[in-house]
Formats: sequence, C-alpha cells, structure tokens
Amino acid sequence: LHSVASAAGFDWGTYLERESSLAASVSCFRHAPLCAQWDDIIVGMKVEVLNTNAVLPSKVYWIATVIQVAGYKALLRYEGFEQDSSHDFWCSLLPVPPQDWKEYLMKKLVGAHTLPVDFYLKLAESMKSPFSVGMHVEVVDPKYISRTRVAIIDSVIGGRLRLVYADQSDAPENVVLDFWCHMWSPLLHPVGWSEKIGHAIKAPGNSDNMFLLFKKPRIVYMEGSFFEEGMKLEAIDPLNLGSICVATVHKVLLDGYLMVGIDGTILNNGSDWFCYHASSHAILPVGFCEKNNIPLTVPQGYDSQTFTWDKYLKETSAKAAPVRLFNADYPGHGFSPNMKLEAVDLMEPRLLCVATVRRCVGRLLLIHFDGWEDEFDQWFDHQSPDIYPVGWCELMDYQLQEPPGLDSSTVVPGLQGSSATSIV
Ligand code: MLZ
Repeated sequence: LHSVASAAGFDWGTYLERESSLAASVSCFRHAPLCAQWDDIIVGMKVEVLNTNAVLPSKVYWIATVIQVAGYKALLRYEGFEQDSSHDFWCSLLPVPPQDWKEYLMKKLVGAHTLPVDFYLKLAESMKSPFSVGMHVEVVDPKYISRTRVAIIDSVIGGRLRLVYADQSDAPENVVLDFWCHMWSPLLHPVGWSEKIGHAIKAPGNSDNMFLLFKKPRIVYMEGSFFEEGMKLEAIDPLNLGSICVATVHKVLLDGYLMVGIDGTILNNGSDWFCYHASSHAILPVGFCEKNNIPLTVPQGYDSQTFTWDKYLKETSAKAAPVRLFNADYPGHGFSPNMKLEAVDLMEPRLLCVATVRRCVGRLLLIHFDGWEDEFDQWFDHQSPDIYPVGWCELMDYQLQEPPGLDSSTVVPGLQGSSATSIV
C-alpha cells in the first residue's frame, strides 16, 4: 500500500482512495482557473502523459484514459491496459505553469499536441492578475479587527496575495506583520476606502485611484428602510468562524457597510466590531440557526438551552433586522457533504489546508480541516475565494497543509509530480 504523505509531498489521489471520498469539482469554484471549462473533462477521455516510468533517451508521451477526476487531478490508465487497474496512477491534468507563459504557449501552439490550446490560453488568462507586487491596499488589521491598515503587495500566487503591512512598528522582533487573502476577498480594499466609507484605519495612505481593480459588493439601497444601529441579527463570528452568534448592528457606514458586533463579548469598546457589507452572506436574519438546526452561540451569561430570540429582544428592547434586508440570493451549488477540497484556514490565512465539506446550509458550507478538531471548523460562502479545488496548490506551486499525523513511513513510488500535457 502507498503512503499518503511522502518525501515528494502529500498525495491527494492516495488520500481520496483511503478516505473513500470524492473531491468537489473544479466547476464548483467560480474563481478557480478553468472553472467554466472543467465540465468538458470527462471520464473516458484520452490524454497524453509524459512517461516517467521507462528510462528512455528522449521524452516519450503515452496515451492514457481518464478513469476518475478529482479537482485538477485525474486517475489515469495507460492505453492498452484495458480492464487492468493495477498500474492506474493519479496525476495533475495541467502542468505547473512555467514562468514564461508566452514562450511556453508558442511551443505548445507549434507542437503536435495542440488540441487543448484553448485550455492553456484560458489557464494563462486566468493566471493574469490586475494586482502586482508593490501596490498599496487597505486590509483588515488582524490585531484590531475593527480597523484597517495599509499594506503592500509582496507576492501574488494564483490570485492570492501576500500583503505586508506598511507600518511594522508594532511587530515583535524578527517578525514581519503580514496577511494573506485572495484578490477578491471582501477584506481587501483600495487605499482611500476606509476614509470614503467612514471605517477606522490605523494610518491612512494616499488614495491612488485604484478603486476599479477591486471587486465591489452588490449595490444595496440604503434609502427608506435599511439596517439601523441597534438592530439584532445572527452573524458568523469573525474571530471564530465556526460559530454563528447573536449580534448587533453598531454602526451604519456608507456604501452599505455595517459594523457588526457579537453580543456579550468581553471587550466592550468596539475594538472587536467587524465590518460586513449588507449583502454579505456572513450576516443572517434572526432565527436562521434555529430554522437550519445550527447551534446558535448565545451571549455570555445566557444558556443556549433556554435562550429565545423573543425573550432576548424584549430584554434588550431591540428589534430584529428585517429579513428582507438580507441577501437571499442563492443560485445553487455543486458541493455536498464529505467532498474534499483545499481551504484557507482564515484564522491563519497563509495556510491552505486539506479539508472536507461537513455541512451545506443553503449557500453556506461548514468546512472541516482534516486531522484537526471540530473547533477549527469554519463557515464559508460557497462562492468564497478562499476555497479551492483539489490540486490547486500543486498547480500554483503553493504549499498545501496536509492533515497532521499522516503516516509517512513508506514513500509513494513512481509518478509524483507528473502531469498530463495534452488532451486529445
Ligand atoms: N498554530 C496553530 C495552527 C493551526 C492550524 C490549523 N489549521 C486548520 C496550532 O497549531 O494550533
């Protein structure tokens, strides 16, 4: 039997087989490269794959058949093996993108194996990012989540940005204060955003008119009836993303942004309020948890067994935010429980981890990090840019956090790191 963890790294194929799990399809992740093309990859299709088994003087490609698809990876069988599965092997359906795309594509286009040209072009296209190293942005201050601070883009990997905070004066010795997020993250803003909408910021920078590069939340109408200060709701706790809590709108900013606080937290100075847009799927109407059989996290001093919203609203003389103010868009999705994926641990957002869909509640997914206690579970929207298909890390050459405690006593022989180069 093959081990899952090897010198060459975590092996998704072996892991999926061992766990008898399926991977969520690339087509479930709309920010993932080739999302729209992936439905064309089907079991039974033929691909060419570099033969690394034989010692040969020149590169030799063999034809193989796709037996199973898992994210960006496929289980392949060489042509001629018919029903014999004994030599089946997992490999990435896409090569790790080389540095120089232009040169690479030219070679691809003039070669004989050019049928999937469209795929490579689309991949190249999706790898382009309007963000580049050195640009300034505003992003949440993880030490003080009710404010933002200016950061500089330090690297861009597959649409994910490493941001280094401009002001490092509060950094412990030998530590660089940084943050990771996807370029479409709701936590990321252009310089000048905080001032524009009335959000707190540590030290504002000069607005550089980069507003167009950023994903804008959907437009909400604030005239007439809108969220108001003091209204109660349920919200994903920004500091404990596995809990949905009793919460209050503390402040209404401009452009549909709200400062939301979790009720009954120890800090009472607003430093743990968090900015959610009115269209965010992380804020939910009163009664959402009860309706969906999710344990609601109640304020300190309350008993979750006896807590009722009716009583609580009376006690606090507050009103519930009207249901119609919440974003109820739900186009449906392809995720279901037990599917595997790669997910960012948003509490330590550098980490992209082996993960499993634990629950689906409408558009929300409860994601479990394999090998970790349930306390680490986090709620994600199905369109979150922080969840990725199996094989994304390998494709982007980004380190994947494997489940802790995997047996690594034996090594996966053979085809680690190989990739099918052409689809015929
Ligand atoms: N420093 C943390 C890392 C936890 C990462 C979990 N990711 C799912 C710890 O070791 O507790």
